[in-house]
Amino acid sequence: MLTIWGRKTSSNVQALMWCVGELDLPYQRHDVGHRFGGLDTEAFAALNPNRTIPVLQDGEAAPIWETGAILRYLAARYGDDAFWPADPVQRAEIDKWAEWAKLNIAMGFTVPIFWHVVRTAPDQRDAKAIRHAIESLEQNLIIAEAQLAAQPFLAGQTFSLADIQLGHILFRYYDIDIDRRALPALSAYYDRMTQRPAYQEHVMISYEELRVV
Ligand SMILES: N[C@@H](CCC(=O)N[C@@H](CS)C(=O)NCC(=O)O)C(=O)O
Repeated sequence: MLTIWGRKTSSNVQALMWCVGELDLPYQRHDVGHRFGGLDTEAFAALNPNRTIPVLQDGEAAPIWETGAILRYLAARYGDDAFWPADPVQRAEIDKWAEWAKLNIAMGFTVPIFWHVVRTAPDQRDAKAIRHAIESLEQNLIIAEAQLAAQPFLAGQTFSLADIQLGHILFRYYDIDIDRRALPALSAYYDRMTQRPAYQEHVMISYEELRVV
């Protein structure tokens, strides 16, 4: 049984939960972070000295933090060979896109765009900085667009860990009130992700409780 710490409105928790859902793993999740608090306790620091979510514990094994590390653990332990190949060369094809999506899409969107559009009071928003962040993100989304124009999934012909790292951001990217560049292959890919039950359950979640008005 997996034990997970983290509120379901956290984008990193969403990536983890989507992965857990795709792999159909049993879990227990504890709501901590943001309005639930709980990150400042000694008990939580013993799980993760960074006091961030998510944290995952698989049975009695040591707790794992850092979403990328958690996802790779789940993929290696429970994923099939399409999701996370055993062969290092094939795995690197997926890993490079998963890492790319985490560093460029997730980190290029969540704080520079989502926080500034949703988690910042309207009178504090810097429209120029937001536009600059969107244009910078778009330079990377254009790279994803080229991939997805040529194949159905980010790293190839089948759903893999790379899609978790890209796809979990797209619900918020397409939902928030911003101007978006037309990227038809990415948009069609997002539509396909929204058909997946685990995506609907764990990613397509209201973020209204995070909004600063
Ligand atoms: N690099 C870490 C970042 C973790 C992180 O910043 N998590 C956020 C939520 S997405 C957090 O702990 N926020 C504090 C809170 O929810 O109270 C990872 O990828 O797991």
